[in-house]
Amino acid sequence: MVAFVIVALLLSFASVATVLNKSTGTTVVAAGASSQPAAPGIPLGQSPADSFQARDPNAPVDPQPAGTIHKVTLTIVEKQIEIAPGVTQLMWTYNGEVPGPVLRGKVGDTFEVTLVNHGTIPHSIDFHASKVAPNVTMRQIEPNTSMVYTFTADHSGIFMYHCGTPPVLEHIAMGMYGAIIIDPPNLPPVDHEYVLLQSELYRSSDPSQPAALTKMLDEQWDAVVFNGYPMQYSDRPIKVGVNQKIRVWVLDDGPSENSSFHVIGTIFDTVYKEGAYLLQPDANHGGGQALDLQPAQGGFVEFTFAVPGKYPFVTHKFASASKGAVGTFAAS
Ligand SMILES: [Cu+2]
Repeated sequence: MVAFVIVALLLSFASVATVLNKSTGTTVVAAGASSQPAAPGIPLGQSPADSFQARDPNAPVDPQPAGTIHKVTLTIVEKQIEIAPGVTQLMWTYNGEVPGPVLRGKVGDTFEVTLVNHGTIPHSIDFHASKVAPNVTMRQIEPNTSMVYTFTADHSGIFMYHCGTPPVLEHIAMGMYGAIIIDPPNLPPVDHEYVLLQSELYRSSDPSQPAALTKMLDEQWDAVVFNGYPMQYSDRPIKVGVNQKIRVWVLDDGPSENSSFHVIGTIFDTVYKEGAYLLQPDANHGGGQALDLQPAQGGFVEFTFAVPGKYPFVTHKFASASKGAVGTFAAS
């Protein structure tokens, strides 16, 4: 049995290595008719500059009691940002970053979100954690105007938020998405808690212009990423301790690709998906291997690492892992 597990692990690592080697220099361009010249694709397998700082994967902490009113301002900014090593292009953002900031609260909390549009076209926001009238609260706002979106969180989970301005596909693909975590009651503390948002990147043929909508409609993404940037946690591994309890919240922000979140070299002892526990430790010793998510679904998994080592995490849809949706936990 032990030998089998070792062989299986080696095969898993070999798979990742093969995928990463194959992906070096990969370019994926739009198929089908397009009014724009073919975009150059996103080269994978290159390291970012030494000055590159990976997006902080730590989940935000909410130390306040249930019933808190969270006042948040999200400012819409259309700007060029680095989306991959050597690739900078226009993105539409909340607060200048893709994904937008991760918000967190508890069941019973109220969120007063001031949305400010500093973009050049109408934008909006849709919180999946809210029950509101879309035509009222999720309405578009014109450039240089603002609105307040208020809701009380009655349900727990990790929920997507995104711009709902048509074409929604384009506004999400251009970067207007994020996550809000509403803790289930009595969520136990862990040693490390992270958030990984999976999404696709679509490269533009002109870095000052949006990527072609035809690419988005044809699902011709150039990269699939965690927290907005391909392979950033392969280049900047997430450091953890052996036998420490780790919780990872995962949300598939799409707009179109699914996710099968898997950590190579361990087994999930807890799986929470779409507001419910699918697995918790008990006498059956059940184990989970992947958290399956369609776009706009999310949850968390919990696990430990038994021995020191480097543990890749992937979407086990390896076509997407090979396009950037991989990272590494370094356990010591
Ligand atoms: Cu928008």
